[in-house]
Amino acid sequence: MPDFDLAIRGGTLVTAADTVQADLGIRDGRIAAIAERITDTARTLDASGLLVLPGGIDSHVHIAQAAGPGIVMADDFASATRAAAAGGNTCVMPFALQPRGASLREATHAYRALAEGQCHIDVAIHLIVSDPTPAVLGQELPALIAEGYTSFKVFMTYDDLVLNDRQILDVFDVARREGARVMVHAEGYDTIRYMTERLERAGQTTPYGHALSRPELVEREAAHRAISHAELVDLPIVIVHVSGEQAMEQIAWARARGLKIHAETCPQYLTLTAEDLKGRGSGDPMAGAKYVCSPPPRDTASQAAIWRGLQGGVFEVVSSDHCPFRYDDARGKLNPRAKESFRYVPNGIPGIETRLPILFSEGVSTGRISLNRFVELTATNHAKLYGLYPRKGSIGVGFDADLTLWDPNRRETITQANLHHGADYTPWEGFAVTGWPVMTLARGEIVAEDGRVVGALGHGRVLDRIAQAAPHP
Ligand code: DUC
Ligand code: ZN
Ligand code: ZN
Repeated sequence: MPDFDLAIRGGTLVTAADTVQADLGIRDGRIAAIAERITDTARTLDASGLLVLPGGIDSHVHIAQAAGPGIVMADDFASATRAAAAGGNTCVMPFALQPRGASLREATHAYRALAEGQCHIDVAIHLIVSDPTPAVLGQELPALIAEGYTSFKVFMTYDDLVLNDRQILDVFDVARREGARVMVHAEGYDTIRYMTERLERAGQTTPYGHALSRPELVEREAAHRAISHAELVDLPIVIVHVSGEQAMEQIAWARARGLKIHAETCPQYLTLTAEDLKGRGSGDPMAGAKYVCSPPPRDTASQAAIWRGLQGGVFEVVSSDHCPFRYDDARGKLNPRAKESFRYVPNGIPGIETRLPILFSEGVSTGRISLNRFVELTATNHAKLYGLYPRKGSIGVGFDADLTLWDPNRRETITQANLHHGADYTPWEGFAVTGWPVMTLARGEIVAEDGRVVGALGHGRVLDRIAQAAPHP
């Protein structure tokens, strides 16, 4: 009997630390050997000329999440994980959302049931806490963290999700005690409401108004408030989907004070601007709805600032914040009320399949970031932040054989016709990239090959994680 089920031979292995020429031996879905040459194997994949990367981990995606009356998210677990696999990912992390007035535990278990058996790649589930009642804080949340749901998101905006400052402090307190990781959506509820009402009164109701209603200071103020709460409770937090320099300055300021503030950004803040919300030369202002996400994309100066943050270390992770709605659909972006005001356009854009090619092309192919930094930003740090390391996130003996074979020279043009998500558009239609995932292996099985998803539905598992004790003050 051969030593290995599969050998990947002749490729260039890349981790966050090293780039080496070596063969990989895979046994029982895990990496069992790294050597100059591996021969005693049942099957061989020739990776000459290709990079062998840890499979992408996208730690911030929304799948089959409730999105308000009459609105439906465009992806279920099957379509989202299919698209993720085609885009070079081997693990994604969606959110189980607690509806106000409902049990967090019931919502989480119902959400997990949607995922079981319906995934092409592994998923690990975060929670969204929208109603921190005494029962949630005292029993449900600690029990769920102990069960393996060790991270959750809180929102500082949205009518149905916003927590006030006291609630945020109480939730942070539970996270600190139970060893959970908290992600913060940092945009201020009242400032957005104030701006939205003024814009509507002035007749600025098209999707572009969304960008005007959330200027950068909205994000900066909330980031500062979240950081202050985190300092008081002595809790490391992750500020997610950072869009511009003002929030970055808050994060840098906090770190200079010795606080553990982590930061995430997304491809939309590197490649889109608020101008896109005007409809991109289509002549139809409603076409701007395709780019409505929160925080909104800013301007080219902000894009440059985000690149500096990726080069200099402000950001530890790049996620997609995949939050897909169909555009031409009464239950999506163009729902009946969307014309009334931008406030009724669902917030979010699809990006689960395009995150890696866009960051590789704009980052690595242009020389802005190194290959190793790319791996760190797209896989390793996600695993470390959210308790999946050292099971996932790197290439080493004992890690899951979650791998992406990457052609660094392949040129492609992103187009909806070739994508696998449930949305009917991509914000990056016509975007040219250099560098492309040509094969994705999840726990040693080929799940996607050259744009085709070949893995079985149900190969992906729902992963549990172990809480990480917070350091003492
Ligand atoms: N926040 C997200 O993280 N995703 C989509 C919408 C939002 O506001
Ligand atoms: Zn958010
Ligand atoms: Zn999100």
